[in-house]
Amino acid sequence: MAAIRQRLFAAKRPVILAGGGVASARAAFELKAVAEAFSMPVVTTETARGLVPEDHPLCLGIVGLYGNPGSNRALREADVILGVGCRFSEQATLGWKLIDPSTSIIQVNIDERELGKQFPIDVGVSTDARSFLAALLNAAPLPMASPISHASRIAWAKELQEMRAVDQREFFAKAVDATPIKPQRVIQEIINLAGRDSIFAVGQGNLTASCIRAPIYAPGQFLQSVGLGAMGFAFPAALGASLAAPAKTVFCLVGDGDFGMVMQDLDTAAREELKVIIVVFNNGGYGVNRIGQLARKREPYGVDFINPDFAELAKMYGLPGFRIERSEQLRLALEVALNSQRTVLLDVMIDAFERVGSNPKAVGLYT
Ligand SMILES: Cc1ncc(C[n+]2csc(CCOP(=O)(O)OP(=O)(O)O)c2C)c(N)n1
Ligand SMILES: [Mg+2]
Repeated sequence: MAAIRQRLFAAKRPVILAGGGVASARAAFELKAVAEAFSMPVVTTETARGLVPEDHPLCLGIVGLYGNPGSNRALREADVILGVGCRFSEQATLGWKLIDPSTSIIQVNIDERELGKQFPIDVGVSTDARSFLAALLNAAPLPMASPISHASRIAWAKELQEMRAVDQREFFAKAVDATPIKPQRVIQEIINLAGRDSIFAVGQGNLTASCIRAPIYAPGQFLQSVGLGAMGFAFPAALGASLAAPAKTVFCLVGDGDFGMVMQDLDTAAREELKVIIVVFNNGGYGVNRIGQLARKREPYGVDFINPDFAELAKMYGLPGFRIERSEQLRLALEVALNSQRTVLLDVMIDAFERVGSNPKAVGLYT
């Protein structure tokens, strides 16, 4: 532990890459304490979102495929990466291209077989994230690195934060008042109204890259089938979250294709009196696949379908449902949903050709 501590103090640009193992170990407190003690920026995989609040000055947010220019640059420029409870997966490392193999890596994973599996590592520790982080905090004190190096790390984190902020501004510049509705606008309206303790269950598809823009402030507030990317996950996950945390606002942000796989659970929502705000990003099909086919100059095939009227469907289960066709209707409908004691469905007609996709700057690396 002393050697690791020494290395982290000596590094110029150390970064913590936190994965779902930190969440499983319930080590949010220890993670934040380590980041602050060493002035190290933190990037996370999707399963570690909110362990450090995403507006904390050292938190750069998700890394990899859904990462931002700041978080992705952090991993690229780091001289030491402390990977805790993570696997250095394809998604987090942009197909293993994001991290230079010469970067010094310290990897901590409860599963010994993960150590050094994807990247050569300098040090591997097989233990749970909480024990490791606590031990790192308590390790024998070393002469502190000069305050200058702390100041330079903080300045670097600030620079990366600014890159993220620019990217966010560019994204939300498209949250305009258009018909059909832009997905950016939908998520903007949700962020404006959602409290810091809201839970977001997010589906798969073209909508994902918009939905992950909602900041996450605490562990357990972001639910997604990460890695496998299974459609049909978000709605049942949201129902489970509402059952576990009835006092919290739970958003289920899904595509029409995704919701169509599990919409019969409107019955569960009504019967069990669960309270979820379902926002269907309705583009009449498998949008991400349709956009992909068009980009390859192919006729769309197998991606368009006839949807039921989701708002009417909700009503048939005795739940309020609204069809939203214009941007200015979003706010009122969301307010009604937030004040309701029942599950409410908003069927939002979105622009089918607004390609959001994962971060284009990230995808440049992901060939
Ligand atoms: C169970 C399952 N089947 C297929 C896929 C592949 N897939 C990923 S996104 C997607 C389309 C999603 O459509 P929709 O939910 O309407 O979202 P959109 O892309 O239109 O925003 C498909 C078919 C998957 N991830 N999971
Ligand atoms: Mg769709």
